[in-house]
Amino acid sequence: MNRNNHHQIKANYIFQAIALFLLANLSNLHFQTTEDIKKNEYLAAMKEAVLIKPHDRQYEWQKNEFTAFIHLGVNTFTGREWGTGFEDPKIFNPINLDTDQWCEEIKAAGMKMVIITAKHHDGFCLWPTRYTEHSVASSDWLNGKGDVVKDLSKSCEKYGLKLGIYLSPADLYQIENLEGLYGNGSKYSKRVIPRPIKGKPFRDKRTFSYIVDDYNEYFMNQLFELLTEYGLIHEVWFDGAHPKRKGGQKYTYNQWYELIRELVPEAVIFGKGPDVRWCGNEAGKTRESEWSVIPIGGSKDNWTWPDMTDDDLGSISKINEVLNKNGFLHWNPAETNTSIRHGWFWRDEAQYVKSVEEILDIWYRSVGGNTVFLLNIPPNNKGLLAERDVEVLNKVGGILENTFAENLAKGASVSSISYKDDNYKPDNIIDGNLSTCWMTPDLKMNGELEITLPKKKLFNRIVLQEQIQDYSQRISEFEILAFIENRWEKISKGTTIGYKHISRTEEISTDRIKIKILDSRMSPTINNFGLYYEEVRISNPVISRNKLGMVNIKCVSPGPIIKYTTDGSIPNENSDTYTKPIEMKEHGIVKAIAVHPTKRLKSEIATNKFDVCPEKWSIHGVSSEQADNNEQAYKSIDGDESTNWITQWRPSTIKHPHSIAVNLGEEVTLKGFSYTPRKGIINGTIKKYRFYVSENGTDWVNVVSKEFDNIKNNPVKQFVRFLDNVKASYIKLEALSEINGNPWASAAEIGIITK
Ligand code: FUL
Repeated sequence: MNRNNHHQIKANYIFQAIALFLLANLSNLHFQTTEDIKKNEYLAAMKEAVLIKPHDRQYEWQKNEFTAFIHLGVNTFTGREWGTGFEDPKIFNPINLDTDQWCEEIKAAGMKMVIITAKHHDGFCLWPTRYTEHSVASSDWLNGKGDVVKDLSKSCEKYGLKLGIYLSPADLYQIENLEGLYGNGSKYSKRVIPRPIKGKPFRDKRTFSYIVDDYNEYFMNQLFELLTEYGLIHEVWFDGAHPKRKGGQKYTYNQWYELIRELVPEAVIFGKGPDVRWCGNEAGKTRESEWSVIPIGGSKDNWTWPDMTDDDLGSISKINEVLNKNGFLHWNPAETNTSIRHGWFWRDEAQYVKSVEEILDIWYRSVGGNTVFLLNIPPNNKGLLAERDVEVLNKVGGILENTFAENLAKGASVSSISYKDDNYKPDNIIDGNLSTCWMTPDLKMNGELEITLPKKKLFNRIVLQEQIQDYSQRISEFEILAFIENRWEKISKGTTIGYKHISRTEEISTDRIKIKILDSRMSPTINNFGLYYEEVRISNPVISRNKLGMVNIKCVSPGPIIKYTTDGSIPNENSDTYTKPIEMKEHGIVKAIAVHPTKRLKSEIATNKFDVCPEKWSIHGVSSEQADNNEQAYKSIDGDESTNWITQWRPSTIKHPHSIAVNLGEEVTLKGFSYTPRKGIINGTIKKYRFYVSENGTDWVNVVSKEFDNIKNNPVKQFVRFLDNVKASYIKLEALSEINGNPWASAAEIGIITK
């Protein structure tokens, strides 16, 4: 966009502001109804909201679209989700670590950046920091001479990827060790960052002075190392999660931000930071309406963060609500973060890996839903991305590349009965330039674009983008229509667009498309329009097993032939054909593939592993249940993950512990147990628990008492393995707390591990 245009834009704002002022004042001359007042309030809020635009660093970040997360650390060697801080650094030994392999695969998947857990909650550092021994320097890996962050930074340069750093504020090593700095009650005093360490000088000679305590100094010293010694860092990731706190430790966030801005002004700060917001879950869920302008409580120096899990963070009524309480508006776009595996760290090869379909679905909803997609692919204990993960990544990358290689709208002509002026012509939406856009005349909050293709095209994906860089996010409702068999048919609709919206439709063949912007906060803009075709694939079969041990395999829409195996081998055309439920009462593995009867199309391979089925089980005792809601105890041993046991929750006398005891109907040797939290509404999910076994249902032995790590953010099926095998005819799970501190508990399924 040239300078003249910038002046033009400024002039337009002034004009719009005057027009709005007149409008508001004219209506003041008349008697105002409450509705009028509300309308004026809304208008004022909308006007303010569209003045908030992304900073250049935020816009650059948004254009990455698809980025990679790497979780690696001591947990990779202990199988834990959250470490304890007591780990011996020697266990970290990824003997074949190859960051080139990571980057090659990440690049091939079309991702633009890699963020690495330089330090996770356990406090172990993946680089040889000057400020603690608890790092790779004390590990067996490369005799303590290795530096994962350095290797990765070199590979990023080689493969043209950006690098980001995750540095956990929570630090269990600094909490648990005797000389730990976290919450040690130290005084705040003036200190120099970085603190000089004898024999280990910095190349970057800048120094800063801050009033900090020991832990904040430690944290900023580490930030200095990471931000000055590993090339350009593009994102700094501050996790809000805390397995434990100590000593009332506070974080001097504003100083951290200041230091980051000084050292790398290009880097965006995620999470408890000013630039990028957590999407509110770790399961890859997305909002239908995703606004990048968010009202924030408090003042600009002292933010009160909204609850990021809220479904509505940026609507006009939300904005009004917060502004009325003296909040402010901020450009704070969302990042959708999830892991390709169940869990953030690699655990073993039995760990669930999401399918190509699942990853693609999240990609469409996140990248095509005005967020950036941050997908975690955790390296295994050899230091390599695991084969299954790579296979999924490759397929996802291939499909995206094929689909979006060519914009089928190329060469189209675009018309619109109303647009602001020649700077905002309709065909700006297909000129390949994201700065130029179509815009309706001032204060016209709706509009229509008609696109005529040179000839009929077959497509099933539609891309729309708003010109957020200069005009913020405006559109709140739209429809897309296609001219099919002599009439206009609605083929898609949506609410927000923002940076990008992608509609997934049936296969459509047409040469005329209409985009109707039905509502917008200010004159709507569109800077890009694209039509694409994604090859149709067969969706994956779903394998489930009921209480009686009968395995069912189904395709979402019937039609394909299902081939399956039960010996762990890969199913192909010659494998058994599924016709009726298969009996599998003990542990076993089922793999299935759906094959189109005529076209040469195949699904991905679906896998499900089972342990002993709950056929002989019955409820031996339960502290409470909700029979009137169909949420009885037996629902947690019915083999059906969609039904739940939920304790009573209404009476104010309800409190923990809650317990559920199961009679296994025979003596079994247990290696562990599993707990599947309820899906959808996850409240009631158990956090702290005790697990007991018994021979007779009366005398109980407590085998394990712990917490399910990170279960609040990542409520997937939990597997708890015991240190030694135990014999049991009865099991009992006792809930001691719930993820949100609620006094009740729930479970979708409780299971046992015998192998
Ligand atoms: C969470 C952490 O507790 C997880 O372990 C993981 O690092 C995820 C990205 O953030 O809050």
